[in-house]
Amino acid sequence: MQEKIAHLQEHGFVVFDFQDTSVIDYVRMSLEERLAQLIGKKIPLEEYHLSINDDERHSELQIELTKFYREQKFARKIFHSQVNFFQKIVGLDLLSQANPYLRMTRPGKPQDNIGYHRDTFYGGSPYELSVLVPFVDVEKESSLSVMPGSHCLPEKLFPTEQIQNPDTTVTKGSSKHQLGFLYAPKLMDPAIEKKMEPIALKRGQALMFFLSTVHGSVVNQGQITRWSSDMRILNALAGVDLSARPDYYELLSLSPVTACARKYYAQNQEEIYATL
Ligand SMILES: O=C(O)CCC(=O)C(=O)O
Ligand SMILES: [Fe+2]
Repeated sequence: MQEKIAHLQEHGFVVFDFQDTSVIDYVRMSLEERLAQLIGKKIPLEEYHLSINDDERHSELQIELTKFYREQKFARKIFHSQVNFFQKIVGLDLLSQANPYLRMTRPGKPQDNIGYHRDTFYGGSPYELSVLVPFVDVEKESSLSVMPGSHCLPEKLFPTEQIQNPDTTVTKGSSKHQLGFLYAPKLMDPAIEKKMEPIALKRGQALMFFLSTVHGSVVNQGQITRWSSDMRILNALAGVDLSARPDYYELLSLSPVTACARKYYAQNQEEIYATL
């Protein structure tokens, strides 16, 4: 455990194993079954791109499967299965993203990716972490990359150019925006490519990184569709201003003292501490 924490602190990311992979296996199986209902045949998630080439059909399926993933509260189940691990790193009082993303990234399709970025470009804070959980084995060619050691670097080292997404279906509040695509992406200098490190992951593992760590993918150069969820986690007492995104997080866990303090406030009909 200490090793994992030291790695995260030094490099801004860490790969870890789920002790109990049954939830991940269950989510994978459920996604495969839902996909089969939608397309009328059962296929392994890895081979999705062999059946779905058309971008419009792909977006429709991603919208439906994301809806399913969120309704079933799969991300919460995944976080709960190892909550003690996250508590050791982030703290006992935890918020988790209410509507996490489900990514389906086909080989050779740059339009399925959001490129390299720091989520601090888009209002994320360095207190927040992304936990990327794959539902397939992901080799380096198909994986997300990170820039090791970038998490504490100043923003001025990473100038960006803001553009309109060439995909005109991605507008503010559109379905694709809600899937995690950016309507006004901020492009980083392509020269950072040489500092990016692809992170291979097996199913049952996850990649955790700070929102201030440079990360992302430009194109899946492998042979399989990458299916993953990136789910954010934040210490509820970190003091991050969430007023612009009041529904972004939900409560995952409370420390014994915070739980009692909340009860006290409820008894006294006072406002519950703002961030909870
Ligand atoms: O999985 C991806 O393609 C992007 C993930 C990401 O940008 C994040 O977790 O913040
Ligand atoms: Fe991101």
